[in-house]
Amino acid sequence: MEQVLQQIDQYRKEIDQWVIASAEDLENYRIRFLGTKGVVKALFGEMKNVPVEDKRSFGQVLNDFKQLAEAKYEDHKGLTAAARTEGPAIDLTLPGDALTPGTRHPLSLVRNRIVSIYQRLGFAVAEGPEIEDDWHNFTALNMPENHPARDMQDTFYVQRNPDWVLRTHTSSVQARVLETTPLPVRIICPGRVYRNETVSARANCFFHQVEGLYVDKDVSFADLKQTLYFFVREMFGQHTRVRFRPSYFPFTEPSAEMDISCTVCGGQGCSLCKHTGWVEILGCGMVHPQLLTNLGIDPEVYTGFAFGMGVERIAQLNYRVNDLRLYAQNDLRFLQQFTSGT
Ligand code: 2NL
Repeated sequence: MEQVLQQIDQYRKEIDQWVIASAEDLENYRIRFLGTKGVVKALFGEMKNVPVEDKRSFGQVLNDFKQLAEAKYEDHKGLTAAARTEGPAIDLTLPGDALTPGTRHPLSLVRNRIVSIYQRLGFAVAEGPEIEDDWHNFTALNMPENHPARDMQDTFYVQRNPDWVLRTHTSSVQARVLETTPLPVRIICPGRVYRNETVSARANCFFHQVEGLYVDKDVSFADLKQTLYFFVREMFGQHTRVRFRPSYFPFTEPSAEMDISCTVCGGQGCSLCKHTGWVEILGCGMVHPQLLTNLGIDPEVYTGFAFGMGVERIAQLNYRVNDLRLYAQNDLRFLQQFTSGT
């Protein structure tokens, strides 16, 4: 026993002094200590000669030794692999890999332009959750259960809780702000919204909206028209004309849809405007008194206007993308075509 322990000490020194400077050195080391006829294997063979009462402590010594032998091997494996490639492993004088800056998503570009125009008019940006409760998405907005308008905005319900829906418009954010913020309120709400639609080139099950809301004393339809007129001229050019057509939304009364003179033909008639000279860009109206009442605001004291537009629709006037689904497919060949600004 004593003899074997001395022998092991010798081997430790040998390992310590063994120089590994090449793949060949490493292989010789492996054969001497770790191979099937190597030192470690042979030492384990000694176990059978050790008296029973010493087996435990001898086993410990053997394991420590085996670990030492293996550690040196592992330490040098990487080094010799690098040495085989001749010269230093990495050339520190090479220039780094170029990082190509990304491009902003086309819908972000359009949304940012819309948002910054309204910010200049004093509108603040408000955001809220995409998973909404029934109250903020429908009921508070004058669309109680069984209201026929709910049909037009069929949405996705959350199975775990039937009170939760994917929001169908960002009006739900506006409802939240009206509940919690002292008046006057002047906000725009950009964000993703969901509708239960059959997906095609012209419809997707989600899209992006910017909605606006202004509630104060003495807000009039004239204020709405001028606000939207300012927006249109900033967004599409100073010569753009607008027209309002009566419409219906459950949360506004009266309601209107706004058209602008066609940005492609200037009103002469072309394929974009289907030869009418006009293209529809948003819906708007005066906030319904029932909605104000629902949110604890006295409609005899306060009035407001609201509007909503689809970002994809506005983007379409600039980019003429022929399949809406491209916006959500993350194909770089599509995305890299939009490189401008902010
Ligand atoms: C559209 C039309 C619209 C609104 C959204 C709104 C929000 C509140 C109160 C009243 Cl909190 N109205 N939003 C009003 C009219 C139209 O959106 O076509 N959007 C894509």
